[in-house]
Amino acid sequence: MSSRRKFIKKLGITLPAITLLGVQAYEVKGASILAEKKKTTPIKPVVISTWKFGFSANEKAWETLEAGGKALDAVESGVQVPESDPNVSSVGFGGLPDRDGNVTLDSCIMDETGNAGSVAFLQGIKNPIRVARMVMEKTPHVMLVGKGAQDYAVAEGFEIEDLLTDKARTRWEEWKTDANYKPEINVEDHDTIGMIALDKHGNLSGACTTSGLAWKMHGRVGDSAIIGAALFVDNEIGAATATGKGEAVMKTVGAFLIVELMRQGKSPQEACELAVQRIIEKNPDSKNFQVGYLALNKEGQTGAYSIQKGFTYNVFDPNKKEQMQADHYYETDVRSY
Ligand code: SD4
Repeated sequence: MSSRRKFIKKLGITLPAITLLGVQAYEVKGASILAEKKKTTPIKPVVISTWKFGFSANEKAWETLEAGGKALDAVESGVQVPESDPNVSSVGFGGLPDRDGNVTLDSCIMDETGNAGSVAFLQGIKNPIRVARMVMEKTPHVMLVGKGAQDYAVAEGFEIEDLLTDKARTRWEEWKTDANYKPEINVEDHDTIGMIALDKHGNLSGACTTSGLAWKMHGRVGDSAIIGAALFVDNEIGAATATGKGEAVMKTVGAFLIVELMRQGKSPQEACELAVQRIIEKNPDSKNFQVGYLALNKEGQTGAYSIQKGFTYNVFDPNKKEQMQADHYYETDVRSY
């Protein structure tokens, strides 16, 4: 059976329904777009994050959650672990640069009240998620970019640092020798941290932060700075985050789509699968890149799904602290995007 047929069978939906591709086509029951409130006891606290390095980020976030702290504080402190780690080559300090050798960072954060903040194309600041939170809490805006974001960070007391480590510089120099200065989509080891948490008070928040695609064009901004694309939180419903080829996530407004599907009654798992399906339907070249989604609903249920094999994620709740492999659409072993 083809992957597509298997996928459709798994979701229990009909081919005409999938072809319509409208949200309403997925067995939305009755006229109401609001999901029936489930009467289960919520699992909480819960924190989930992307990729292997997310495990230590979860450990950090868990300290806050277990102590009864806020989901917002948990995700902000959690994602700073890979941001500050020079050995993580895809987030913050130590991130691989653009094709001109500049490390440029994208981050966003969203809280339980629907407030959001983000920075994009930010250079020289090791923990961009902290700046994103300040944009959210201290300015009347949602997003600051480039020099303006850097000036704002400096005014708030951040130091400008050189984020290009010797290791990242060496890899860039190696890349330059035969890359013909072409931005590359098929690049390995370039993973964003997306994290979402539900705290003991039943509130949801999320954060997402990255140095973006390696060898990208100077000035390129990915999904990780875009509220609705790589991150969306609706405290009534749930939250979602994304990793992978940001262009594909932005063009389908992935995280927002997942939250809206959950609003219509889909489980986090079903919602992630439908959002991946949307990308596959819209991108004839979807075999050549990776996107992975994570979702968490108000009940503490989680979901994860990716286009390709190899999307690792982490789930911490009162019963487990686990690193897991997401189900995926294609059986091919292409860990690239
Ligand atoms: C981007 N979404 O800049 C990021 C890269 C990423 O896993 O998530 N990689 O497009």
